[in-house]
Amino acid sequence: MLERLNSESLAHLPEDVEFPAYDRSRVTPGIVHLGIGAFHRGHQAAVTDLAMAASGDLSWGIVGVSLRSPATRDALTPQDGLYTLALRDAGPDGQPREQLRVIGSVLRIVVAEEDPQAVLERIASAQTRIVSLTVTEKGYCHEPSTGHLCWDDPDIAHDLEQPDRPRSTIGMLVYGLELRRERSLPPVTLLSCDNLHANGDTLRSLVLAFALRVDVGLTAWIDQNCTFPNSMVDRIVPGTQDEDRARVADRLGFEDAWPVVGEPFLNWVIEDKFAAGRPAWDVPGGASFVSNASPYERLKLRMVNAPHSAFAYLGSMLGLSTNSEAAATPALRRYVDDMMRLELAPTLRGVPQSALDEYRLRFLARVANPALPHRTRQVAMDGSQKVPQRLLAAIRDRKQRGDDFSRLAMAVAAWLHYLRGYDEQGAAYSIQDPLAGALAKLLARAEVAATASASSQAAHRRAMVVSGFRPVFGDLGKKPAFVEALALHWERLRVLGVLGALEALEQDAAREGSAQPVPVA
Ligand code: CS2
Repeated sequence: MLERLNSESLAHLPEDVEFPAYDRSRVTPGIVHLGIGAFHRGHQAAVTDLAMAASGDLSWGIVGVSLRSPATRDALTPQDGLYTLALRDAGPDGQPREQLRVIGSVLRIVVAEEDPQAVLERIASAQTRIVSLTVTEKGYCHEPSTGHLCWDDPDIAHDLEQPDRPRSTIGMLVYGLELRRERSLPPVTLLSCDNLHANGDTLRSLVLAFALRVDVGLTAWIDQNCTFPNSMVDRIVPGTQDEDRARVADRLGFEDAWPVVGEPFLNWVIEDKFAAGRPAWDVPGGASFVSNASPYERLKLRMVNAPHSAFAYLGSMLGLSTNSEAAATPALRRYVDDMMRLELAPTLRGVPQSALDEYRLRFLARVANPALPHRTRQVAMDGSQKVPQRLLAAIRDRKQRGDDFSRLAMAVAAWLHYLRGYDEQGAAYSIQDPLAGALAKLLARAEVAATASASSQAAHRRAMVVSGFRPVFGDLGKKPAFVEALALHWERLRVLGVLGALEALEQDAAREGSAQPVPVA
């Protein structure tokens, strides 16, 4: 039986394990982070740890907030907030390699569902200068196609009635800020680190919309006292599995109840608009600060998250459990590479071609990382919240210019195909999506409409009904070229299966002469 990792263990770690190079007993909390899952711990918390070590400014410890589950709090509290970050890839010989680092920036964790007042108190503490968020796309309670706050979301409706016990991220932020205002506390930065387009601007407009219903004066206070930098975050961090726990314990010589596993690659681009200072996040291996993060966000959503989703939906339907297996499937890799090269990269005007090529090849290598089993179904979840900014935005761009978007339409069709809930081997899975109920009804309605149509019209009817779902598709359902492309690829996936549909797409391209030689990664 191994001893548990905690402050005492730091002096006894193996030599090849890095650990916090600062006096943790002197760290004070400057950041409240909502959504302390694996991604935050593998990305921003790791950079904060580096920044405190490099700058000696120890006033940026993190108080993490788990929104619902006590699991992370229960795992990390006996460890004094310490956990291991295991960065894995394959070495030049193709063998897996792993670097372990114990991270010391998380001081403690609060569970919002158990104690919402404790969260409000942290936001309204004089020590808090940054409130950051990784609550995933659905945590914003907004309509994906418009970005507007969903007033009928049960948590939002609850929070308007129950200011003392907010459940939603937006409710927590607004009531925490209200308390800050009552206490005449100094300004604070709200930093979204989620994969949304203009994540800071989006957060700002949601917070202001909610605050307006609470108190007009509060809206003005927030406007004057809070900043909302946009940011782009990038690192692949799969959910931790039991094998990861066992391997880390083996190497560490201590038990870590919740290590985090990720790739060595990290990217973080943030707008330098901080209301009350910030950690020295721009350490080597950390963040870059810019005046406008929007081009970086767009680049990342389109050249990382869009192809990631395509691998995930098509790979899942092929019965592949990891993204690296999907990337190792030649037809799938060729299709994703073509989609990035021929349809996504050209929408990123202003980015030099060589940078786009490098970015694309690097993404394909990252996703192929054999040392990092990243489940296709993890990336496939919450499609209603991801597809609009990952795929539909680029489709709109291309459509407007009259450019071909058939590969992108294939990726959207792949999402719809995935929603049928079983793969090509007949293995069933559940659909994890905040709109799962609405999507199931929509698909059933589409099926009824398709069955009632002449067989030559069935695929088109099905696509018409589904693309009329405005929370996801906005006005795209009214664009015949989009509906037609969606109908074609969805029908091929249904009838020919994934590999058959991809082959048909390649044949279309060869006929139209748009296929170009695929560069070798
Ligand atoms: C993934 C992302 O789960 C997903 O939807 O596409 O979490 C992806 O791994 C990260 O954005 C990479 O930075």
